[in-house]
Amino acid sequence: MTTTDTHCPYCALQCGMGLRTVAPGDTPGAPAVEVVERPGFPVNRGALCGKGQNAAAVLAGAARLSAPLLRDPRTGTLEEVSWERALDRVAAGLGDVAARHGREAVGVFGGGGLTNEKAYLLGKFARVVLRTPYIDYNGRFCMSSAAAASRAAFGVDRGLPFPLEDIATAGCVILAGGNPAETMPPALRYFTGMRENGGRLIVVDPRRTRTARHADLHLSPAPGTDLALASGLLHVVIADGLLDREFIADRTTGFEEARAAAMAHWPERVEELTGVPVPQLREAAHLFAGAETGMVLTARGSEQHSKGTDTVRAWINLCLATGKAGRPGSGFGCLTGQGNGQGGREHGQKSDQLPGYRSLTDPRARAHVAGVWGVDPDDLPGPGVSGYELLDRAGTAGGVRALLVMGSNPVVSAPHASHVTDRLRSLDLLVVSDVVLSETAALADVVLPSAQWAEETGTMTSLEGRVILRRAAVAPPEGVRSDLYVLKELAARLGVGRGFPDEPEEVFEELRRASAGGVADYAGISYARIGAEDGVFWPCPDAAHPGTPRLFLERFGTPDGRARFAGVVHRPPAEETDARFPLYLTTGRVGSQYQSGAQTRRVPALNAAAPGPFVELHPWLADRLGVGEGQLVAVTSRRGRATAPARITDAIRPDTVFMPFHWPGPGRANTLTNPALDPESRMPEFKVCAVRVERATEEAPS
Ligand SMILES: Nc1nc2c(c(=O)[nH]1)N[C@H]1C(S)=C(S)[C@@H](COP(=O)(O)OP(=O)(O)OC[C@H]3O[C@@H](n4cnc5c(=O)[nH]c(N)nc54)[C@H](O)[C@@H]3O)O[C@H]1N2
Ligand SMILES: Nc1nc2c(c(=O)[nH]1)N[C@H]1C(S)=C(S)[C@@H](COP(=O)(O)OP(=O)(O)OC[C@H]3O[C@@H](n4cnc5c(=O)[nH]c(N)nc54)[C@H](O)[C@@H]3O)O[C@H]1N2
Ligand code: SF4
Ligand SMILES: [Mo]
Repeated sequence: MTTTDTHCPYCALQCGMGLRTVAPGDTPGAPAVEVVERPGFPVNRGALCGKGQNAAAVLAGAARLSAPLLRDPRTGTLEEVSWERALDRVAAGLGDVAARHGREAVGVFGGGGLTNEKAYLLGKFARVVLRTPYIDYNGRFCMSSAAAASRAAFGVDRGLPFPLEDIATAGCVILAGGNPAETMPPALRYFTGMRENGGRLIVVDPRRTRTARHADLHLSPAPGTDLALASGLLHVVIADGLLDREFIADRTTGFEEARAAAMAHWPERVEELTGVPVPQLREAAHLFAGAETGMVLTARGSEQHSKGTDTVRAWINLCLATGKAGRPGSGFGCLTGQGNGQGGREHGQKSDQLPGYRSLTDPRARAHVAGVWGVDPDDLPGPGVSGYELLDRAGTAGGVRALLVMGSNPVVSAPHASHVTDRLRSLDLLVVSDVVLSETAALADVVLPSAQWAEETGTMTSLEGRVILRRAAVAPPEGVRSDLYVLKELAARLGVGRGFPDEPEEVFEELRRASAGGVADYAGISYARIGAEDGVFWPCPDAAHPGTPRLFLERFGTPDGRARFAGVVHRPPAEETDARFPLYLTTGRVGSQYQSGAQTRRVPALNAAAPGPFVELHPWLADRLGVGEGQLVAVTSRRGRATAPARITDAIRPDTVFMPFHWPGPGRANTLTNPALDPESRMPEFKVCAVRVERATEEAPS
């Protein structure tokens, strides 16, 4: 029996785990490996959440695709075909759409779960083979607002500019819109460690979550009002003389703008906007400003709004005004979500980016990357549009007519999902590469069964900016090929016979060169080094460089080295409540399901723990509606209607209901959500829309 040191298939914590081979043939259809502890990996020290513990089940046969599928034009059903036939059909279809409607009629939608190698090669495929500007990915739905804000304020976007272990050394942490007790359980130890060291935890969430129960102070604002809350805290800091004037003078610019904006957010007004009482506001401001060191960490609750970028800027203002950035134990960070949400945004899946976190509009960046790719810089397309815009326009005049989806399930996870589903159905050609027949794959003309996670080696970049190696432990099932193979074969069929290797390490070696000199510089990182060092933090410009666990200690990443304040002011959500839709809906996650559920809904132990959707509502609201625990309720927004059983709890504001988004069908939360976009990050407003809730007698149509 051998044990392979590797990492979890799911979230951005990328917990270390071992995979031990078990005797083949023990149970037919069962995976050939089992998950064991890997106590030596520093981030999680052997701890795994339920998803990680049960990860081997996603490798098992029954749920997996095992051959390419092609839609039969006569019967309309998906039929198994050979790889040759499937790849020929995809290449011919993509070529045909490009010939009839232009290269810009072909698009690509990627995923933040793909390895760096896959994400890099997918970006290169779009720019060099398809030569289309239309590539984007599901990271737009994830941390894009924090990324846009961090780039503007600090010149660099790395989810956490410090290792997780630094959290335990902070004097005070504000966790805004994150529920790690459900979404990253092994990371909770850093927060409890901080409290054991005497630090204080302030949780900002409209729900008293399992995470909030660990807090010294829980602020419960109405969904969509964090910008007002953060600005109100800054107001108190200024009014009560708690500024760190030396830090502001030495290391920042733009304070006057932020001060002027904060003046419009006096405590009584903020109480009115957010529902957070003035004494709590004052207490939070004094706890944070008064601590020697401190951090603000945001997650999706604060970010997934049509003003997500400005909201994160407001949190960054609070850090800068109190001197809590660019010092050990202090700083702003974003808890990035997907396994490779960080690396996925650095190497070219995003519509405006080239590898190394370079800008697609920067002539020097274009020249450098074109040089590595052996093409003329003028042949590289310009920026396309964001993820939701790509889906929203699909199949319409001016939108794409052929789409390759790799590593995402937007039928469940995109906002206004019924509309997105209609758009996908209207395409001339939909190709989906996935490991299972996801709801999106089920709509496709061609489905390509992909190898995943423990079946292939690749690098991932965790929320800390730590580049780790996820080693293969088992062979992929018969009939399954890797995404790199798919890209290589399609490139060759479309006339590009070189530059698309399907060996992960060969791709990584090219990625190193393409990223060299960029913000996210991987030039000094190699598979051998990662293996020897438990991961390497970028930037790491050469083999002798130790990597950079902590950014900004000397200077920020802006041209003048100073962090930038912003003058940002409260604005309401894109959709306000009214007489017809009097309540807020917010959405999020539960511990035992992952994202669109494509993988975890197929794992029996996880499904037993979280079998289906629900609507969380306050007892007062339930009383008013005459709804009992477990009774079916209908939630209606301006975009549609969903039904799910009621879960009654006083841990939520009475004016707000919550639904997890992991399920398709009648209880699909994204039937309801508002696709209003943030003007900078193009993030949809997943976290707030206006709804009405009623007792239901029958399920919504799925
Ligand atoms: N079990 C599990 N773990 C996961 C995932 C998963 O699907 N399942 N997905 C991974 C990914 S990709 C991501 S992005 C992360 C997400 O990790 P989190 O951001 O922690 O998860 P969410 O549940 O989306 O949102 C967090 C909290 O935001 C709150 N919230 C809603 N509206 C607001 C608001 O206006 N303001 C504030 N302050 N809070 C608000 C919600 O009540 C919720 O408790 O989790 C990762 N880990
Ligand atoms: N209402 C609401 N909606 C949300 C959110 C929310 O908070 N509320 N959160 C948003 C966020 S933060 C995110 S990140 C998105 C995520 O939403 P999705 O993009 O739908 O994420 P997943 O469900 O992880 O989809 C990944 C798909 O890729 C497949 N897959 C896994 N590994 C591989 C691989 O190596 N190759 C290939 N080809 N396929 C693979 C999986 O089987 C799965 O079908 O959802 C967003 N949607
Ligand atoms: S916290 Fe994330 S990386 Fe760790 S075991 Fe759970 S899903 Fe996997
Ligand atoms: Mo995410």
